[in-house]
Amino acid sequence: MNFRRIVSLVWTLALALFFAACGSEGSSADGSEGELSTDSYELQYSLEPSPAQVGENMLMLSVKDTDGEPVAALPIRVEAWMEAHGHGSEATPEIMEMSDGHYHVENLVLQMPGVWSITIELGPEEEAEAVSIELNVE
Ligand SMILES: [Cu+2]
Repeated sequence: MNFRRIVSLVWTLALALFFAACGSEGSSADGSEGELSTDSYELQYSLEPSPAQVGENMLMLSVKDTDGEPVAALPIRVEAWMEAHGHGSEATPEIMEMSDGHYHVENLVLQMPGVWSITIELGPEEEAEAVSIELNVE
């Protein structure tokens, strides 16, 4: 096997791994809106703009309990992570409650194109329930 052939094989493998890792958990094709649930919460989310862009984005969250009642005053933490490069966002997201159970995550900065994973932790830290959203930012 010559060197060129090995290089070509490595590329084929790398591409196969890349596509295998690219799943979307959102209900829309680009992952920019959807519904997720944990043991205690039902979460609806959408992004603005949609699909997400390089730079600043806003994530809107609507949180209900398993009885369908809005969950007010819930501690929420959001972290953006780019697994392919091993780095996070260059900014810190700010979470604001706009009305009972309706939260805006502002200053969600995705500073480069690629696949980002947005982890949302719901509830006090010691009993947090986490979900994550995969976004392919172009
Ligand atoms: Cu990166």
